[in-house]
Amino acid sequence: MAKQKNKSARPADGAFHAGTAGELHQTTDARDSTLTTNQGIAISDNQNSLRSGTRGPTLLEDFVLREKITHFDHERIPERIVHARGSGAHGYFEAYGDLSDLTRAAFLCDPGIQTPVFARFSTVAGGAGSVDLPRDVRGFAVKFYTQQGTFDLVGNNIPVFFIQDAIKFPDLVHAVKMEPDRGYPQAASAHDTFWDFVSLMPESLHMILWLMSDRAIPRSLRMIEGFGVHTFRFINAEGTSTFVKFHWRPRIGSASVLWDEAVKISGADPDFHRRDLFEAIERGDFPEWELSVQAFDQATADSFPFDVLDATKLIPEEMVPLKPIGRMVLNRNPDNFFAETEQVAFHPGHVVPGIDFSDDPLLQGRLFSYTDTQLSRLGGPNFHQIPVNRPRCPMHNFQRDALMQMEVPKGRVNYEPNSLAPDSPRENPDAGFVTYPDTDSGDKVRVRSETFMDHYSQARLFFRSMTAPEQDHIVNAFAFELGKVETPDVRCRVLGHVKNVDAELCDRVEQALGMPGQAYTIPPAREPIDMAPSPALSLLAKAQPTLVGRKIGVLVSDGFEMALLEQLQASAEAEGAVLQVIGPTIGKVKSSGKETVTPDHAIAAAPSVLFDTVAVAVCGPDIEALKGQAAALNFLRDAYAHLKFIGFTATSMPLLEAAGIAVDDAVIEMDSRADAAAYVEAAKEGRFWPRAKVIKA
Ligand code: HDE
Repeated sequence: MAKQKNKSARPADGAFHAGTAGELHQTTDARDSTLTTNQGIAISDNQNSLRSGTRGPTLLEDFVLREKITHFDHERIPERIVHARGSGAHGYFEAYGDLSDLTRAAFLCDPGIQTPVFARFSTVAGGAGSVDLPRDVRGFAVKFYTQQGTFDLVGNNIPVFFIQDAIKFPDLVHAVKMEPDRGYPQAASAHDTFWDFVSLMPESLHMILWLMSDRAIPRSLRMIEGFGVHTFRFINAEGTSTFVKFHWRPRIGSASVLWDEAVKISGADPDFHRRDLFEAIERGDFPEWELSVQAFDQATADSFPFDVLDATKLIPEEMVPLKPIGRMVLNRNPDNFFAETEQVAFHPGHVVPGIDFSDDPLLQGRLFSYTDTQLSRLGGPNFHQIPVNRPRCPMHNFQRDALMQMEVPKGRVNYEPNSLAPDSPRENPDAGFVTYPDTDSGDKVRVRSETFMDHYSQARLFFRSMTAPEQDHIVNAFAFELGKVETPDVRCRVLGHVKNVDAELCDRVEQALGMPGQAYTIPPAREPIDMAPSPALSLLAKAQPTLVGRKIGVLVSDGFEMALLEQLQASAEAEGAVLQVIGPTIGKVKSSGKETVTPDHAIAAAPSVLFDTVAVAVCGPDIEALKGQAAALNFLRDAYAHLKFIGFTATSMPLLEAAGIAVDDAVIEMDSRADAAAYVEAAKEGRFWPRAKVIKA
């Protein structure tokens, strides 16, 4: 291989190659690493365009410049119309046992099979560059590369949906996205058009209750539950159909942030969720979910006071328990965000033999939409050839040509049946996908079944299944969202629906808005019923004390006790938590014994909203400086207002006093290693809810 000269050493352009550019060039000494054009032509100069004279005009002849700029101009592809902002990861799925009594999907029937997966989590309303923590639904889409073809489970973190019929989806999405004349708000449902639509679509009320709940502001993508939403079918080898609902449960439990935290995180770290997922996988803390199904037959479906084909309804676990069937582990970050996370193309219609659809009219509409959207997003029908979308099993057919064809098929036969290529692919009635022969049919009508008419009972069920703090949050969320609605009529109409859900909830929202008694009277299409509460719907009721996958932030300053920090670190590790040290600056901090620690963050860049619990071990002259810094005071004030557990050393007291923190049972003094360990143990509770009596969180 010819050696290239170190460009920075070339006298003619040396002046233009100072600094980083010059250093980069020093590594370019083999043809293998030579920078080339897309045609493979070696590039001699990547710093200067071709011009007529050193100060003259740039020449059109410069094919290196033109190719580079043209490619750059086309770097962005249309973002997803919904779910544009997402984060993805690779991993695997393993079945727990043999599910062949229910399905012939091989990957669910053999615990020995490790099926590769790619998962993508997303928000729905915002654009690709929007923040991670708006109040929104989270997409939970998983591509299983099975040996029988690709299965996509394209779900959400909420088990129901806004609408019952796909024909309303464009209206729903238009209503929630930025208003078309003003181009705002971005990634927010708190505006007139969304609530106007909701107020005229009573079927959305159940989903609205979920959207106003803590589910819509998750602490981490690693902590969300996932749901297939629609009723699907499992089909076994005998052709027997069983209805199923899919559920994902995170191993480390679910948790949410408070609204005030979400607001502040959006400013402090707009990539909070994306970073959290990426960093957890990088450090080997692999997120894991258990997949379960609720499996039931037609007779059970017929016994419910709601229709299992109606995507605005769920089946309480207390009515049909969850059957765990396998687990998914995400253990590898994408190598390239665009190539994988952006180009991955999910489709609820990607099913394998053994999994089939129900007649849910929302699902039926989705079966059209997803391929159609990839055609405009990814440019043509060959998107299955993009590496992240390729099946990981043999794939043969006679589809040919089209934009961006990457394959070079051989031979003269591109049709079937044929006699000229006896070894070419043929249909296979045994292994092939056979649609379940459902017998339901009727007149061609644009009519919704009577069984879809009850819009409030399950919204009521959801509200009444929440713990007191969760109910408070729902009230606050309604007050925030409706408070942003400018049209009083819309507010009153929404309140009318909320009244049908639960009169007390309506009263509380009216009070919070300062609109007592202003709910419209809206006669329900069907009188709601009272269902038995379902504790499984509450996140707090299910929450176990834990710090697994959580973050502890410790603020130290010169003179801190190293033994204490070591204890906090050891306790954090033992609990599976990550501890980060925060200093007055990013510069080294000296302990009382003159050991030094390099902080992970300076206080100005580490607000306590980025941590699940915080401790302060400050002392000496630094305290005076910290007392005069908004970032340091708010570090404590926010942690306190967000009901977090706070550990503190006696020497830190002046900072606590300056921040106005009253010591309560969750503000824990750490005078010894044992105290530090006790603080970490206590912090497993997550939040100290009794403080909510003092501070509205
Ligand atoms: Fe989607 N949805 N959707 N959706 N959806 C898309 O497909 C659509 C619905 C969901 O990470 C789009 O590739 C219609 C329910 C997720 O790439 C599009 C209807 C559920 C993702 C589309 C629905 C979902 C999408 C946009 C009403 C939960 C992101 C880009 C009938 C069960 C997947 C794309 C990813 C994405 C259409 C309703 C989940 C336009 C027409 C219900 C997680 O095809």
